[in-house]
Order: sequence, then structure tokens, then C-alpha cells
Amino acid sequence: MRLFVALDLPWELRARLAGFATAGIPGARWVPAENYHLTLRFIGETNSVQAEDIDHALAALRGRGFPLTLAGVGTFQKAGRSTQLWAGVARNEALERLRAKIETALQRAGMAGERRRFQPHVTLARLDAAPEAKLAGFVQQHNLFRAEPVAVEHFTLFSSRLGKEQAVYTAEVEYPLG
Ligand code: 2AM
Repeated sequence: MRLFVALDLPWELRARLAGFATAGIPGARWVPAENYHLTLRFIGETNSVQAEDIDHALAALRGRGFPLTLAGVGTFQKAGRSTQLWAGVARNEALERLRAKIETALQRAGMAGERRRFQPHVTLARLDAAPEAKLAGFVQQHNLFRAEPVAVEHFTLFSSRLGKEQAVYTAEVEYPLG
């Protein structure tokens, strides 16, 4: 199973994000609203024993709920090309703390440490040779985006199947935050 830990988002917020997908950017593959999420930790392929260890470790984690505000938009680049368009997250120490707790729990469950810096984001589109000028215009136009805060009351272990057009994400387990 290909697993990752993420926050799902309430429908009001998904609807707000889906509004971005109308912008005309050639080469953008917009993520469907049901797939929006904020990844806390990508795990990757696991066998059933590992998946069970991960579930136990995450279930033992104690964390508190917190408000989350999405703010700003931006792009990720690879080799000088934009690969992803995303909505960002307003500075959030509680989110960082939760991410750190999840990291510790997963390492206790035997996973290797995550080396990549945590850059919280919700991917809006994957980009295939999208014109950089159009992207820059989009980012400039929407940079002041700031959503209403939402209450984070759980985090979720998702499985991912790579579909033809879009990945199919399934919420396997929800872990409540107190
Ligand atoms: P992304 O949205 O920035 O691409 C499921 O694939 C989730 O895990 C996605 O949100 C993806 O982030 C994230 N992820 C992080 N590292 C990944 C990796 N090495 N391979 C695939 N997805 C990864």
C-alpha cells in the first residue's frame, strides 16, 4: 500500500480552492476538489506489517486540535521549471508540532527519517510545461488569498492508488485530536 498522512479539508474550503481551477493556464492538470489535502508526511509503499505498525504508532499519538488558515499561492520548481501550483498555509506552530509528533511516531514505527523540509501546501495543479509568465500572473493575482480559518480536529492516514488521470485517495484511518 502506498500511504501518506494528511489533513483533509472541509467542503467550504475545497469549494473555495476549486475556484482557482477556472484560471486559464495551459499545461495545468487541476486537482479535483475531492483530492485536495495537506500532506503532513509522505510514507510511500508499505507492506501490511509496516502499515499496521504505522497505524499503531499514529493511534498512540496525543495531539490537540487547532485552527488552520490557508493563505497565499505559489509554485514548486524542479530544474528551473514549475511543477506544481499550490495554496499555502499561514504560519502555524500547532501544525508544525503535529507534524513533528507524526515524524517521531513514524520513526518509532521503524520508518527512516524525512529529509525534506516541511513546506505545508495544498496542491492545486500539477504543471506540464505551463508558461512561466502565466504562472507568475496567477501567483501575483492570487497572492493575497486568505481563507477563513478551519478547525483541524483529526488527521488521516490515506492510501493512494495511481489512476490514469488522477490518483485515487482513500481515507484509511482518522485519528482524532483532543
Ligand atoms: P504534493 O501534493 O506536493 O505532490 C500523496 O502523493 C501526497 O504525498 C501528495 O500530496 C504529495 O505532495 C505528497 N508527497 C510528498 N512526497 C512525495 C513523494 N516523494 N512522492 C509522491 N508524493 C509525495
